[in-house]
Amino acid sequence: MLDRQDRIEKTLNAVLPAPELAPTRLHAAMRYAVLGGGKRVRPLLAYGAGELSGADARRVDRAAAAVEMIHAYSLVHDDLPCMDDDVLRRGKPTVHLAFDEATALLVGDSLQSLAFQVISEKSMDDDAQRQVEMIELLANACGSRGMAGGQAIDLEATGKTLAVTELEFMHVHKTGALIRASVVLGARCGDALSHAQFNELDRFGKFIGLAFQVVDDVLDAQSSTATLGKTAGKDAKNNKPTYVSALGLDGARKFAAELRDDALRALDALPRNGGRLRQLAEFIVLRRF
Ligand code: GRG
Repeated sequence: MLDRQDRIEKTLNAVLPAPELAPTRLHAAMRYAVLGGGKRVRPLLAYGAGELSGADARRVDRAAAAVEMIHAYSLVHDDLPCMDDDVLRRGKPTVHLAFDEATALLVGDSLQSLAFQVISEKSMDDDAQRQVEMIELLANACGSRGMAGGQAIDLEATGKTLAVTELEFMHVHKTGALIRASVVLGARCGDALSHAQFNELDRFGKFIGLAFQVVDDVLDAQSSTATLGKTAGKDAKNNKPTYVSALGLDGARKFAAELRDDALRALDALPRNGGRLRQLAEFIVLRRF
């Protein structure tokens, strides 16, 4: 994990515009938003899947950087006063406080564009058709039928009670779609998997993406701001429907473990029983931050 976290940090550092490049304030804010923080779960998943499909790690670097920049953009926008209005992210003041609101908006916009630029570059793939499919996959995962759509549902759901199926629909899109895409994009960087194995990997991504959000709900309810590096207890304070409000703390923990088991079963068909993805599934469910 440490090796891969170091690798993605270096890749992100290299693909982000240098801070002395104009417009310097925007570039400094983009680097502030992305570098030196976060667990890098999505890149780790991409690397884990890439190892299974025999991918060249330099290709996976680009896929991993793209998903992490999309993720960082979503956090910056989510923290804005017009959305979750938060002051702390990854243990630091949120981008709109460290810089200003307009800059935070542009940071998100620019990170999203840069993500697509990074996976569109020629060095990413020698198979143009496959590369276009990867770009399409990422676009679907973060657009209105993916992450942004899930966020829209989340904003509408504030103050409402949702049935577990509605909650699942929201989170499969808001959080799950990008996590699933991280797994699939990592795998698409190589070609050693059969069609059936690839489908199982996709199922793994779906289950572990939802498990990630269930655990996020549990941590928000039971952990501290200092441990999380972001404001804890916000869901209850903002009257948001969560897996904890729907199932209770124990019920949510149990559900996360079930999803982890489903995810692990999907890995049975893969080389080395899923290798590092097995460990990552455990990490996602057992993490404390
Ligand atoms: C603004 C288009 C748009 C979308 C926002 C994903 C999202 C949608 C908002 C993030 C808000 C949030 C706290 C969602 C819960 C799950 C989540 C994505 C948590 C943060 O991800 P981690 O734990 O964060 O991977 P680090 O900092 O470790 O990268």
